[in-house]
Amino acid sequence: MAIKLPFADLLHQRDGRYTREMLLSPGGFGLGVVPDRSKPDATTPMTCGFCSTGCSLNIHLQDGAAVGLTPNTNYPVNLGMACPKGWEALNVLNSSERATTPLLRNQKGHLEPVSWDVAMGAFCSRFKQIQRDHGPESVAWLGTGQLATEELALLGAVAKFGMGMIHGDGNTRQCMATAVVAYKQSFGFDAPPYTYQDFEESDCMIFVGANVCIAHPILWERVMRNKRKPEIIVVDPRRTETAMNATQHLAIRPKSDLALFYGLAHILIENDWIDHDYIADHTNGFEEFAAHVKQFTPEIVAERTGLTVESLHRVARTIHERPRVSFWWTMGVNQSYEGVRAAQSLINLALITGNMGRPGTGANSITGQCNAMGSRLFSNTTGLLGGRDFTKAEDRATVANLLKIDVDRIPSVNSWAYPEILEGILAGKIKGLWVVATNPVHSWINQNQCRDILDRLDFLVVQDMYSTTETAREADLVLPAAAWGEKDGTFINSERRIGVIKKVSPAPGQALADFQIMRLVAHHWGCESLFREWRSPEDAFQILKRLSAGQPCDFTAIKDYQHLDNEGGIQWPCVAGASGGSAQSSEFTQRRLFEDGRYYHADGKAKLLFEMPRPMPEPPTKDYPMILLTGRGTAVQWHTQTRTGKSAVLNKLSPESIYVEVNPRDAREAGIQPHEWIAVESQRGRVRARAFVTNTVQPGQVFIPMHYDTANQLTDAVFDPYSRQPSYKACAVRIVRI
Ligand SMILES: Nc1nc2c(c(=O)[nH]1)N[C@H]1C(S)=C(S)[C@@H](COP(=O)(O)OP(=O)(O)OC[C@H]3O[C@@H](n4cnc5c(=O)[nH]c(N)nc54)[C@H](O)[C@@H]3O)O[C@H]1N2
Ligand SMILES: Nc1nc2c(c(=O)[nH]1)N[C@H]1C(S)=C(S)[C@@H](COP(=O)(O)OP(=O)(O)OC[C@H]3O[C@@H](n4cnc5c(=O)[nH]c(N)nc54)[C@H](O)[C@@H]3O)O[C@H]1N2
Ligand code: SF4
Ligand SMILES: [Mo]
Repeated sequence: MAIKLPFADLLHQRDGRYTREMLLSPGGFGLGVVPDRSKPDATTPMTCGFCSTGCSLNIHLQDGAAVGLTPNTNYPVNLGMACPKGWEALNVLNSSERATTPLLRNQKGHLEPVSWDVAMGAFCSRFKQIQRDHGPESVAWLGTGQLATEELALLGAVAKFGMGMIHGDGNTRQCMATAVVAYKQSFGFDAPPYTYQDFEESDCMIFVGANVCIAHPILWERVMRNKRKPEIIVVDPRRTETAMNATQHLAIRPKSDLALFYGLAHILIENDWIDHDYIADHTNGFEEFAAHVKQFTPEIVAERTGLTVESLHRVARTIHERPRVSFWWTMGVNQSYEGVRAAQSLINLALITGNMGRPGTGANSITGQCNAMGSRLFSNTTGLLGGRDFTKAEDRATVANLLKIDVDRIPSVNSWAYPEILEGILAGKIKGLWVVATNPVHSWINQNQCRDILDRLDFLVVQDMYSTTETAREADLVLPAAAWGEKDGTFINSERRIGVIKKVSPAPGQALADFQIMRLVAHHWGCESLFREWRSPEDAFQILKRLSAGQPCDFTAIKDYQHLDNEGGIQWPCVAGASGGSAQSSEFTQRRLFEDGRYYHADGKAKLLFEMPRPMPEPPTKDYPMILLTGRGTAVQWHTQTRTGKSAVLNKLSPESIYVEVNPRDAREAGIQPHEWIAVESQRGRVRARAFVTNTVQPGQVFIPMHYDTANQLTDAVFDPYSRQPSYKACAVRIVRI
């Protein structure tokens, strides 16, 4: 199957490590870590490409190509386990919907197959023309937390330093921006402090807006391995699978988290159940915080949250009595108009009770996508490479020096965040958009508005592994990408562990690894000399190491991909000489941050930050009397289902059509029968869905999973003021019979 590649010179054979077949197979780079092909039963480990748990899967190879997989038993994350998505990861690659050639919209308005040369010609001429007419900032990009870190870094570097863009952001805005800002403000750096071992070491785990059983099933397995008889407290308006397995479920009113956690702080302080030494030595702002929470009396908080005063006292007492308490949160916190302060209300509880830096403790945000953590550090979007700041001359000089580029190529202003990029399109300031590995037409908030905005673009490029995604169908140019399993690189999981992904399968047709696409763009744009050193993902990894030096995420002591494989992944920081930097294996396996109580602010202390809770932007009204919650539906469905929807097995395990969870009382009042098709309406849209009558939702609330393409027709585009993260999880709707 020798396909002639027009740009073979862009593929670099390194140390003879790529076999001829690998090199000539369409797309992708060769294996960074070469399995022994002489053995028929050779396997090679790699990190799963779905969720941020970062399980390791052993890929079984025949003649160097994947024929199956099993979970890795020797990996400190998953210990031999995988969820159905992991098991099916290879099977979603083979699909007739794969993008196999570039597609360019022709005069008749149809997407038509073209060569890479034509595609790159159109890409450069259209974007350059737009920049000439409207300025360099009139072309922007939207990236993802689902590419390898090397690819994200190259994308961000080519776009900003090569093509002169100013604005780029990614789907991590929809997901982790709140945690990023909360950590930065509180700790001085975006640093989730925990290691997964903490699930097994904790005496009390408090899960807030996190449905771990569904969204991170293998992390839940780790919780189940805890032998300390832990108290498991779940704070979620819904009686989720996770809540059903809790020892205490606080079914709070949507968006009353801030009141709840200030109320718990109130009780802890009143009873003197706090750690005075820790507060004095390691925090700032306690007096002000204590004064602030004084008004959050148990009675007031019970009223706001819909919980009983007794249940508040019970949780506070549990926090006090248990030696090791850990706080875990996900989208129920992050996706809120006051998410940053809600996340910080949890961080504050951990700080004032001294539940930081010890086994089984921590203020722990669980990430979502396989490489959200890589995008947080290296996507070069709203933060400069390596967790730096575009607005700081010193940071720009450091990066310019490390990359050997002219410092003037680095913008001195910050990117707009995702919602501002969309506003920029609406205002006619952004005319060209490059969308890589995300599907905004399905996943962005208030879908009809989003479609209308993207329609206004002069040129939309979508780089995806499938040509059929909702967003690809709107594109002027589709660039076919190799997928997980068809390319090399690294991911960083929720506990900051860096793990390797590899090419174990050829990409279909002319699809190329995103890394190669970025190199092609640089080549055709005429800026490839800036990226001479970025020959392959593994070369890029060495550049990333340099970029991490001296930062809290310093991982300069990791040698190379092979080293990562040998150690079962390695968590940052990993600095020579410091903890974890020695050659001893055991030191690489588990590491948590802040064991010395030193945070990244100049004075080494964490900040206690707080604010008055605000009312919901769109509370229920007479016309729209119910609150819509959205989120993950099943463990087998991934986001917009472009991937999981291709697996026959996963499709069998998930509901075929969109459904809405309705409480039996509301169903009765509206005369709705179970499984009946009903309409859910908000001020923005009307969605048909099957009624799933269930007690998992409270009266007055309904839940629709995000996996179906119409769900976001209902949601309301409001954002957290600090993180600009969309508030997907509460808007007003009504349900009606059809
Ligand atoms: N199977 C599967 N797993 C996934 C994903 C997937 O698509 N499918 N996606 C991955 C990604 S990117 C992410 S970000 C994670 C998300 O993981 P999670 O955040 O755990 O998942 P969600 O279902 O979005 O939201 C969690 C819970 O927040 C609750 N919630 C809503 N409003 C509130 C509120 O006001 N307060 C509180 N306390 N809770 C509230 C919802 O009822 C929901 O049960 O999952 C990751 N894992
Ligand atoms: N209502 C509601 N909406 C939500 C949420 C919610 O809870 N409620 N959650 C939000 C969250 S947390 C998230 S993270 C977002 C996710 O939203 P999206 O990022 O839009 O969802 P995905 O389906 O993961 O899209 C990833 C795209 O990348 C493509 N892809 C996969 N691998 C590769 C690759 O290697 N290269 C390239 N080039 N393409 C690839 C896939 O085919 C797919 O089209 O959704 C958000 N939207
Ligand atoms: S839990 Fe996440 S990382 Fe592990 S196998 Fe499932 S999808 Fe992959
Ligand atoms: Mo996410």
